[in-house]
Amino acid sequence: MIERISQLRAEGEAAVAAARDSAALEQARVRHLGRKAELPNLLRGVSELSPAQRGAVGKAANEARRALEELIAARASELEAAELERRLTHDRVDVTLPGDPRHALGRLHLLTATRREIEDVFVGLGFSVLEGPEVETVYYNFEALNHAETHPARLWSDTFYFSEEILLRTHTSPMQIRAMEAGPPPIYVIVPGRVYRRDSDATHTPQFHQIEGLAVDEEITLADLQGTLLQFARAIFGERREVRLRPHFFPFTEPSVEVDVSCFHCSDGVAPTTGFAGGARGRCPLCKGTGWIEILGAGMVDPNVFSHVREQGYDPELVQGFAFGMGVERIAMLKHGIPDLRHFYDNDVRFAEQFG
Ligand code: 2NL
Repeated sequence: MIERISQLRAEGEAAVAAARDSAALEQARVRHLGRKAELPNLLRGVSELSPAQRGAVGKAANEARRALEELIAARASELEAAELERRLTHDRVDVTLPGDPRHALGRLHLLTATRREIEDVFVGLGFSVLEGPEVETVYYNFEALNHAETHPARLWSDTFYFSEEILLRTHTSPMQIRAMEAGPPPIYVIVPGRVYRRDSDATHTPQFHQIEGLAVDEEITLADLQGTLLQFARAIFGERREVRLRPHFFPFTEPSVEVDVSCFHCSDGVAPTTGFAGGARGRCPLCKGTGWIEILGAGMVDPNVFSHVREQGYDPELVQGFAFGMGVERIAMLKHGIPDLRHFYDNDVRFAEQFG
């Protein structure tokens, strides 16, 4: 019996050594240690042996089983490690491959893309980007910006009021007052964001986007404004552009100007045969034959505006500033030849996917 046990153990050891993979090893385990295998059966029959045989046979059979179990466990971890290693080297996954099926990538909305493009130009010129609250006070939205009590924009019919004192900002200028309150000159900031006016027709939406700029320092002149806006116009509309300033009026600047960029569709107001309107050579539809396109409003900060932040270091006798404001929708429409403001807000993917 002891001899048979040695034989079974030797057979088991040989089978384990011969197993080339986990599946073969499992087969060997079932054959040599499974429920129907001879060695475990022999162990189960030990109690029926004579007391004289029982001790020696039981001991030998137990040792044989334990030895085989340990051998199998050791071999199993060897084989599993080797198999894992093989999978890792052979089943390499390229995580940079596109998904399958490919997912359509999202895009930036044209207004977001345009806003960022404009921001990049001014950041390149040394301006910081600031955002501010859309719910504002009459003080920041009108009073500190030198809007007379009688200014039409202050009417209930033109502006969204929550109360006598609280409103939806009608421009991003209030944040520029807040920026001056927050720290002394020099200051070079642009403020992008949503603004609100009670206006809704083919060319006006009650909510739209502005970017305003403010530069306050010693010895700032209108020439600095013109140079800054020339760089802006060339970055957005092309290197060959020029700008022109025309006198205008804004409550918070003196003098105030409207700024035109030279037409980027025609030369001297004469339209080429293809492009925006197509057809025959004639009056340019973009600049209406004038050679110039209005892009924004600007001016030198009115001393009355500085008087509200004089205590923060903005003495109108010592500092000057220029400011400008533009509509993001208008810039995007001009640059991309978009015929209708409402395309921005219809969210038709056939429009949206052409940009961004
Ligand atoms: C336009 C014109 C403009 C300003 C905005 C401004 C701000 C401060 C002081 C003085 Cl804090 N001015 N902003 C100045 C001139 C024009 O916007 O047509 N915007 C769409």
